[in-house]
Amino acid sequence: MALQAAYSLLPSTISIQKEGKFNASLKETTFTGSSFSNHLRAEKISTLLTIKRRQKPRFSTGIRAQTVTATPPANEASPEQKKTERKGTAVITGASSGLGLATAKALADTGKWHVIMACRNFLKAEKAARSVGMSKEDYTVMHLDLASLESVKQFVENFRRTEQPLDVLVCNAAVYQPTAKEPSFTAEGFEISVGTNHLGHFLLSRLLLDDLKKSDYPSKRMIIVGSITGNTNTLAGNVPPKANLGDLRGLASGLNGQNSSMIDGGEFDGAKAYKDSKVCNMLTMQELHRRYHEETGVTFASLYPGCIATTGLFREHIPLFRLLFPPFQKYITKGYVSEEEAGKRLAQVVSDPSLGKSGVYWSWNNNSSSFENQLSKEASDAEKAKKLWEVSEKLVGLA
Ligand code: NDP
Ligand code: PMR
Repeated sequence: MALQAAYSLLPSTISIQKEGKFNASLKETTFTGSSFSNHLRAEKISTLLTIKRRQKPRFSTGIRAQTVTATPPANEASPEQKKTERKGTAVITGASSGLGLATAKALADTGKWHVIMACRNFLKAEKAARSVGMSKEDYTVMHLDLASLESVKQFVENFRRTEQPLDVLVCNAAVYQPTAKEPSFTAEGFEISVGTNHLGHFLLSRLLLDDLKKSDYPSKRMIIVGSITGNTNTLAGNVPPKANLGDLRGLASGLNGQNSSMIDGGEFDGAKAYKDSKVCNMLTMQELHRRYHEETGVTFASLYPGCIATTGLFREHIPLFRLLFPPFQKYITKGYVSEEEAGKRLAQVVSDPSLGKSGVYWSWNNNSSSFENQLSKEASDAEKAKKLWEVSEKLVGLA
């Protein structure tokens, strides 16, 4: 009864016929403020890290070396040490909760990774890391607000000052505003879901690609978290409002609410904006792969980690939804996955040698084995990916 009531708030319903048609997809289980204080913090972190490095080089024998490429980072260890193994450094955006935190924890637990928690709320991220038992030497919290392109650039500068290598970048942070009646906007005036989830990450990934290229780590990876709900070749992706970027006219006109705040130029819809942003994430990953994989050796990947129905992503949804969504996903769709399990999945995409193929959208079966999943027609449209790339470049000031 109550479940029915919650879902009666849905814009429309799914037909039995559709459910039958997309039945196969059911198997697919599936940090505040910046500038001054942040600058000081970054300086302090940088100094601390420099001192720490002098005392104890950040190389250990924990990781099996595969291949070693050139361009070692400055002030690092001797050539012999480089050929052995060191801890990997992974930047994870939005690691203060949910999937990002669980992934940071899973990586830290291996003893083979140092995680840079790139978060908009410094204190929240620190507390979160401590609450899951991460030990201090396994992580660094650095400020990043993806809803500000200036903050993205500042983050990249601050990261470079730490003189750590960059081995893996995980674009994980996201906002979801399903109940918003009016759009809200990022610092530069882009609708906030696409502005944060796509444009912020687009600039970050483009800037940090140079740093990834310099890494001598055996397997360098860039991962952008996607989702089933952006893929209209699945049942979940057919729950209205459906993702659709159209001809990108809204994005091209600035996504600033003057013409439209939606990529396709339509009326604002917070849930659709999120799903559209996920399509952008998946298209961006493939375009990165096409443009840079061969030249750089970087592995580009996306994934759907499963339905992590308990995370903060649904904080703006109505209370009844938040109550019923986890049992609905656990017992009805069977798409539910715990934060811990989802974190292990993403950690696999970060570090498992068997998931080193580039250009893949990973998903997991009910028995938690990974497979290369099919993206929807729109989410795999190479021409749209190219156009999205070019329009996004202009919006973030790269072109
Ligand atoms: P959470 O809300 O728990 O985590 C989102 C993270 O993003 C938080 O750490 C949040 O920070 C951060 N964030 C939000 N806005 C910004 C910003 N402007 N700058 C920097 N960080 C920001 O949600 P999930 O863990 O569920 O989501 C993580 C990823 O997983 C997302 O990409 C989502 O699309 C994807 N995903 C989630 C699914 C699910 O079922 N939950 C399913 C499929 C994909 P803060 O803590 O300060 O709010
Ligand atoms: Mg969905 C196989 C069925 C399946 C799966 C795996 C998901 C995942 N969902 C499924 C089915 C359905 N959902 C059905 C049949 C309904 C209608 C009753 C339904 C509804 C629904 C809502 C209202 N589902 C949702 C919402 C949200 O607000 C979530 C969302 O779309 O956020 C963008 C959501 C989700 N369902 C999922 C997943 C993973 C989500 C979280 C979205 C994401 O991160 O992409």
